[in-house]
Amino acid sequence: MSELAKQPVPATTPGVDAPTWPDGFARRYRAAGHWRGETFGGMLRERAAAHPDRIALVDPAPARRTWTYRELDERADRLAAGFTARGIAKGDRVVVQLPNIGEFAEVVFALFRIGALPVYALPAHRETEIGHFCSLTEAVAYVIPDRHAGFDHRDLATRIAARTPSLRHVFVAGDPGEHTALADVPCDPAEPLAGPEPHELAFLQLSGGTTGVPKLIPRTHDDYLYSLRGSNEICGVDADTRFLVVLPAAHNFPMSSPGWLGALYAGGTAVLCPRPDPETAFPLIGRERITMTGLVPPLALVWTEAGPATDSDLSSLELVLVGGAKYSAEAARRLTPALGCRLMQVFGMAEGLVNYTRLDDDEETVHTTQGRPISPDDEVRIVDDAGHDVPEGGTGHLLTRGPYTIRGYWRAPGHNATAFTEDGFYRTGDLVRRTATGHLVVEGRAKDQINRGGEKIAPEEVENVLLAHPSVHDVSVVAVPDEYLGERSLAYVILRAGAEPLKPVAVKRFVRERGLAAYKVPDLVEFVTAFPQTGIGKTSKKGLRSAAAPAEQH
Ligand code: OOB
Repeated sequence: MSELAKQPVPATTPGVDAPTWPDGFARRYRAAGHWRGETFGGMLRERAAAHPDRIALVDPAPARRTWTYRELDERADRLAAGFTARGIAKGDRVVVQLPNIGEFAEVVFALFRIGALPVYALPAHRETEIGHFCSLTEAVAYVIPDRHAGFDHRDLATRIAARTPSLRHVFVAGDPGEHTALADVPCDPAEPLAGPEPHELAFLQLSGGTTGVPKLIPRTHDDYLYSLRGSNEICGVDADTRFLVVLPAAHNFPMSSPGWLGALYAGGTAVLCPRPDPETAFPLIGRERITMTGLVPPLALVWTEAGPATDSDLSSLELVLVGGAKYSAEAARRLTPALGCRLMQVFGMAEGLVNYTRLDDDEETVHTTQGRPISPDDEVRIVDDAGHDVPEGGTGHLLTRGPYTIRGYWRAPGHNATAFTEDGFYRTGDLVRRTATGHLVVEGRAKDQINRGGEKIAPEEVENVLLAHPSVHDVSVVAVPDEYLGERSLAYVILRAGAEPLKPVAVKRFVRERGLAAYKVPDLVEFVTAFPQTGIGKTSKKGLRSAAAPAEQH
């Protein structure tokens, strides 16, 4: 691509771009052995030295490619050298939007080596989201596939580059078009890179979000590696683990719970699954002797339905983790008989805290709870609306703080003032209760968010887009129950007086054309003349939600 106007891009500074752990906590987490002073780049180097010829990564499609630990380590070095030669430096942000392909791991480990920060976009994100990530982070580069799922990412990149002054490079896995081929970047390393310190940021993860624009989650090497180590211990991940990455590799769940990074941490093998359907995944489980994977509940339902009838050999599968949204006890009971493996529920968040049921929990606990925290130093409070602890066993707001839970979002001081308590607890927005064994049960949600089968939608983001439609006077987007997805989205629309009548399909098209990810396009649209109001005259989402059930297909 053309070299665009260059302007100095400030590097990140720990504790400045985002609040970090106060010294006393950091000391405690180090003394407890949680933070061990490792980095991702160093971790890969060590694994490559310990077992160079073991297979780290398999990308089965379209032609099977494998990477030994030595090869992945060398690729990361050569790519890091190429990125460095193109001016990408420690602290720079690079938006990475790659599907489940081997280049994903090569790119992020190359960036880890430099100390540049991957910003993990999902393959479904479009111009609105990508534009926001690039401008908020002042990204210097954007890494894409050529085409994925019928969409040409190169055209999108051209438009993003034109409006983002900081963006100097677009790297393409595949046919680069007018941009730079990722395959042309690697070169022989010149001098050793200084690299990041373990307490510094490793990457920016995306929040599910409740606000008009998604927030970015700053994770350090120390804290994320601890969550991997803890997850591996709980899930029994070791060098024999063969983890199938079914969900998008950029999401926190398949990345670290225990995920593909957990598998690499343990010296095991991560196998990238191009599509999550049983027709793709089951034969791969048989061929690659997969032992473990992670699924969102709707996918777990589909796999459970398909399991008994499959010709594929699923006998290697030992453990399936299910999380990201509430998994019903009824569905949970059916998984083991259908797939012939164990189930573990996981309730986590990209901001940090992850809970797992345990391998030695009884069946009832595995089926009816969402697990307990990874760490003895995860602090969990369950409070009422006034912030007081509820009586043991009662339901309340989950607040948490700990050795791998962030103390603030990236460059979002205003939002941080309400998303965190003064003493550093993250307000998760989830309503939970705790059982006598310390397991959490997710009972609901206080945050204004829609959980569409694990994909999170901030209604405000969709509302803001719809408010720009010339015929729309007001809009409110709410969740409605859905048998398969758990929830889907409904947009209530009030049209402007005298405006042209709109069809639901035109409303949906407008959201798509404005460049929002497809999963954020309202599933249902209903036209109304007024919204129910709360006591102080605000739109009552609660009132709208109850008006919506049961909703009909539009
Ligand atoms: C995972 O991470 P995020 O950041 O996409 O979403 C976090 C939110 C939680 O606050 C909660 O509202 C919901 O997703 N959630 C669940 C759940 N797991 C996540 N709600 C009910 N039951 C569950 N089991 O979704 C995520 C990150 C790491 C591991 C697993 C999931």
